[in-house]
Amino acid sequence: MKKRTVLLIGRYTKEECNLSMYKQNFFVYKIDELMDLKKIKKNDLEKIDAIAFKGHSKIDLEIMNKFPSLRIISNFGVGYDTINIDDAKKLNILVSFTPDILSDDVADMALALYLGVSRKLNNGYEWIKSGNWVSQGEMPLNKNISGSKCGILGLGRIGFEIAKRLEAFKTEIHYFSRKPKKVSSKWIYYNNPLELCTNVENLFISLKGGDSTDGFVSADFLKALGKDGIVINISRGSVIDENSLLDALESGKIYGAGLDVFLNEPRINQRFLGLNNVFLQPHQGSATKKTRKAMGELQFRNILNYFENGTPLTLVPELE
Ligand code: 8YV
Repeated sequence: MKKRTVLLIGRYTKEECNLSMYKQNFFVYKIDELMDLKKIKKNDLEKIDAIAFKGHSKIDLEIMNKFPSLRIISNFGVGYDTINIDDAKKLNILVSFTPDILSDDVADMALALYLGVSRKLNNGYEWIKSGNWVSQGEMPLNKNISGSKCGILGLGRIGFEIAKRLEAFKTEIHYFSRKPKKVSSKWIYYNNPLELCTNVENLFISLKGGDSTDGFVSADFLKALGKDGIVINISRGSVIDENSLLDALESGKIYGAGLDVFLNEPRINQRFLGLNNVFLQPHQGSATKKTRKAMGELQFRNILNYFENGTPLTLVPELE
């Protein structure tokens, strides 16, 4: 096999990227973020056959055109909403991703957020630290979750894992997806997401990001959940109309939100910081050593397999 050239883009931990493995197989360039592309000379950019990408900045025709030899973009993550697949198609560039191996961790995070926001776990810690427990006694009561009705918006790999975990909390499962899925007959299907929100108290968002879901969860959905409603989002910040969510949280129109994802990460809307009915995480869904190592290995094997056998192991579905 001719030795190919790979550009690694992103801030990888040592678990996520085995640089010596890359170097054994490829000529390697490495930059921390897409903005640093300007540090690479034009004739070096022209040598790049593959990109291993970790990040959430936009890769569109303008960027892809800088790489005349580029054949594959191997994404580190299941979400590839910032990579323009139509543009990749136009230039015959393949795009791969890292599905399945992170579903358990992301679903675990969804449940952690759910418990965190309903039982106000961070407020509890503050209650102890501030001395309120001693000076004021018990903290205000909070909301139970066992036995409630939950809606899953998007029953893909991660949504399914969330639903399975929720069953252990004696939860009635309701879900929206484009088509009914072959799942437990006890799970209730909706083809209308607003109707789903009208029939449940708590909403888990596991939709894919991108233009088709931009602002999907609107003020009407939040209103339909009502004042005891909880919103959990582990997918992308863009799927919620974030200003409407902030309005609903500030005015108590819903009980709270557990969020791992936001618009404009990591510089999130400062209004979130004034709330005490949220449980927030800095996009940590897949961020365990074991899972990130597996994601890095699959990202690498996708590139290797493409050059050895003509196809990556996990191509994005639009290109299958
Ligand atoms: C990212 C994610 O991989 O898989 C996804 O879609 O959002 C994460 O697991 C992580 O943020 C690194 O970019």
